Amino acid sequence: MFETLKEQPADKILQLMQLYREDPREDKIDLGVGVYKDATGKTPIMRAVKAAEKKLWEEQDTKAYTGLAGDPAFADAMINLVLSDAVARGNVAAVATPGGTGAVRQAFEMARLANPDVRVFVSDPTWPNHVSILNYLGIEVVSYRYFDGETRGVNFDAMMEDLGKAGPGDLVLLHGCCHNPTGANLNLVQWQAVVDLLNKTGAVPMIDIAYQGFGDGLEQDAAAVRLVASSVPECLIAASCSKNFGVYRERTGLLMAVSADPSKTSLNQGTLAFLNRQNYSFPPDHGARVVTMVLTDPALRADWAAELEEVRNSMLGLRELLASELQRASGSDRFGFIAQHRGMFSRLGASGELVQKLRDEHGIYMVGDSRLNIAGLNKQTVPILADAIIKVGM
Ligand code: PLP
Ligand code: TYF
Repeated sequence: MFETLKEQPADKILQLMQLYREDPREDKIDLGVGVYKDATGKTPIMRAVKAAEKKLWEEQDTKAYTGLAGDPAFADAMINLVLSDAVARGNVAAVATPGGTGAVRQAFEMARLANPDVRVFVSDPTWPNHVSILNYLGIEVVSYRYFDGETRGVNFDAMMEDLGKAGPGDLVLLHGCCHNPTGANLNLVQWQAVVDLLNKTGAVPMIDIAYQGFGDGLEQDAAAVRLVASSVPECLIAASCSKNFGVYRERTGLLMAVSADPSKTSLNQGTLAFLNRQNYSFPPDHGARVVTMVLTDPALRADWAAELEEVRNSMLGLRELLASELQRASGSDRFGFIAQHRGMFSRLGASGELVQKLRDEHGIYMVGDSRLNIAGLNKQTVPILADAIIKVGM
């Protein structure tokens, strides 16, 4: 039967990772996949995570199954981190998932279970996996204008115009903070306008939050998701722990279904547990347990938050440095948007041809849509990148 299989399209970001590995040049620079790297190019295990893992190894006395929803303490800790007191716990159904991707996938499946004709509105552009999973599930994708190629900010008027076409039974996917791949984000006034529009049209928001703590701070980055969750009748929230806890390979995430009517929570919870069971039974536990330990132990939590703040500030510093080096190299302010963007990524808004030239002639790897991972830089490579960007004619 396997002879009937067709080649599947590869993920361009993961493909780039392979190309980079195969490049023999010693001075090559990896600005591709969204993984945090420190100044020495390493992706460290966070101190609090290491300490929690040690404690877990010493104290854990069983590896028996958890529940279908994962450990309830993980859900409690993550709901608290993401939503704080924006909504009461009794209004939130939640299951642990394999990473943020697992949460995204289950969210789409839940929407499709509720409405087989659901359309999902996604920003243009969005994380490619969103579209790929939706296509795979046979769910209709409608893209809404988002990135302004001129200003490299958000084309808010166009976005609102397009979101006005979503209605009851549709899902509107929004990035909670640190938009991937552009780095361009809404301000809170704009978020409020989106909420008002959703309440007018009856479309249901889904927030993907994969970078809480990477933008303006843990609380600031959660402000939008809290506003949405406390203002609409229903929403879905997919949260990833991969980046902000540095537990990429442990596959740690949480899917939340929030309803303003708490009598709906039990049905939502049962549906989410059912979806876990259909797809993999019990979700992975190790990363979730470590995250729970970090969030519930005051000393570990304080140390984690401090280290996350160092990570965030180092990326902000690199952004500012890159913007000023580009000002020097170009003699203009046209790259000022890099300092305005937030999170790991910025989209430069250059052609695929120039991105290719950067790779061929300078060994600098960024995603074909001209997205660069700021964390792939350090103080030494920023001026090298700035000069190369101007040399290739970006
Ligand atoms: N959503 C967005 C927007 C992302 O950038 C990512 C990438 O890591 C994810 C979800 C999922 O991440 P993971 O499955 O590694 O937790
Ligand atoms: O956008 C990124 O680089 C990260 C990592 O299929 C990633 O979100 C990329 C592709 C993918 C899964 C994760």
